[in-house]
Amino acid sequence: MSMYTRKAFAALVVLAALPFMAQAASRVAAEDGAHHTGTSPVGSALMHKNANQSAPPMTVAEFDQARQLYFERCAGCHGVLRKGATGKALTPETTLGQGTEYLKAFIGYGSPGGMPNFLTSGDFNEKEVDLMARYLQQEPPVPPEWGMKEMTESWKLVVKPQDRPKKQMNKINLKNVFSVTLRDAGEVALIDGDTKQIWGIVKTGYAVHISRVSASGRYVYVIGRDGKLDLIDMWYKQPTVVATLKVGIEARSVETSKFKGFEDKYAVAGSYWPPQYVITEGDTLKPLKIVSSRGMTVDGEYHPEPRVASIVASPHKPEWVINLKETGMIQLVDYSDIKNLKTTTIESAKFLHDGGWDSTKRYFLVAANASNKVAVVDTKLGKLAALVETSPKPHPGRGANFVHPKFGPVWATSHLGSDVITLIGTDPVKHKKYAWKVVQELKNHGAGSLFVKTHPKSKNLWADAPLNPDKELSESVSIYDIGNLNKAPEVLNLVKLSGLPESKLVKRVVHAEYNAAGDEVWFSLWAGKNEQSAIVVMDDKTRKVKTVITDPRLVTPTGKFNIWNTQEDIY
Ligand code: DHE
Repeated sequence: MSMYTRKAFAALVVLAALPFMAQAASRVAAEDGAHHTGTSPVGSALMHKNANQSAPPMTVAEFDQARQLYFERCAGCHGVLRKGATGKALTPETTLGQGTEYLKAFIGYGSPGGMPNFLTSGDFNEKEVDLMARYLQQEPPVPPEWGMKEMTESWKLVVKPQDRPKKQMNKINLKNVFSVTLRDAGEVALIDGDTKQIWGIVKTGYAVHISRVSASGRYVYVIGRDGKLDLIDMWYKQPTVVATLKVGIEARSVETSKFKGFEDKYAVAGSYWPPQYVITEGDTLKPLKIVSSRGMTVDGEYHPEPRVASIVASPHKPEWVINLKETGMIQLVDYSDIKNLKTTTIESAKFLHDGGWDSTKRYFLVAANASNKVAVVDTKLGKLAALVETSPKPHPGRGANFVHPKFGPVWATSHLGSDVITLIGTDPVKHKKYAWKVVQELKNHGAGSLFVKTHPKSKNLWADAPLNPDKELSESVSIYDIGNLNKAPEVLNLVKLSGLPESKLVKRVVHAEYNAAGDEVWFSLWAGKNEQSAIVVMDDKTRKVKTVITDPRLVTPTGKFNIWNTQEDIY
């Protein structure tokens, strides 16, 4: 439970999990009702029946409450089956030996390894800590599968392609629209980047994770944590959902087919649960093919839950790079013939998370964050080019590409687990001795960073630190001068600069995104659900606030995806 498990991240997967939680709960209750009542310390309460008799007793109601808490707070890092990923494995083989008191201390007070202090932070009360300590010693409940039958039943083609507008029916400069996740509202806002006005708000799945754009720039695909994929058509007067599909029970990634001749033909969505990806028609979301990601890890062990993390489309080939978190396997999936799907599986390191292209889009760099490594895939040769050791827990988002005055082309990542920005050389031709090496570490204003960003037209590199426990640091950004990287960064507290009323509660400053022209940088000021959030637009050249976008509808804005930069993979 190390990285995203603090208070503001509380409701990560609970809605996604609700359907199977309810199913599983009724199943357990029915079984228990049949054979297992009355042995509880709470008298005649219905008891949860665990396969291993030595697990501490729990009532069905307690088990269900703990299961919900686990999905809210813990599953993102430890996995649905508790096999461990960014957080440690929490299966009964380990937890039964540790026992309730040990687990209570661990959950309550955390660890220097990154486990949060759920009791002392106020996230859990004593009762909840006790509940979780007992829950972790039970067998993890296994959620149901989500195959073609369930997917097809969930598919809604709201408007057929032939009934959609034949030309753009609005005067918006679509290239400069930003698709903004309104995390806790279950919506995205499409903001006109030229006027800074909200063009439209679209209801989506729960806590949309990312937006990606079709090769034509007409469609936006958004994926909710509950696995709901929405296809938004921007040719209408107002942004309009024209198709939806539930791709699984929990999901994080979506991408489109970007190779010449395949524009807008396919979409691909990756699920956390069930561990699989689905290829759909690009303009209708009709599911075409589901591929399971279950299999062997880089260590040669079978893993039942290799979650699909980042997916990126190559502009040079009909190919997606699909990163499987728990196995550490990177798949190059050739979509030119999906009936006879060819996949190259590349061994890298555990646990794969997020990443982006180098500037040539030949090499894909992905963080194996729990191994403190960045894997580099050469998509031209279909091989691993390097595994680069870095400081703890790299977290690049898509990273940032620029030309270093000394080392030539580099790709940058910031880190969750250390207060540095790592620069990796990416030019094996003209700067061979620096290629796939850490050529420089810049000092960030704190650890807990999630994203770095620059733009080919910019001379700045921006980094956030939203997960830093210190309010001042989490509300600040560092700005580096790319022409002089030995100079200390300028550190700006964007919350203070925004002029919003002072508050004791933190507004995390998260996720830089450039406008299409590359002269503005947008940051989210991510407050609690009932607090005022905002988007601060910085002038990239002067590093001064240009506009603060506030609106009661801007509830918990997090990721922002400029249409042109996302369509063209500019970062
Ligand atoms: Fe993310 C990207 C997974 C929590 C904001 N996040 C990604 C990707 C993955 C991922 C696999 C890469 C997608 C791709 O490129 O195809 N994120 C996860 C988690 O598993 C995790 C740790 C916990 C969870 O339960 O979800 C998690 N992520 C968060 C947040 O709490 C963030 C900060 C706020 C939010 O909206 O949820 C968050 N993640 C983002 C953003 C991106 C992202 C903004 C896209 C970055 C980009 O520039 O492309």
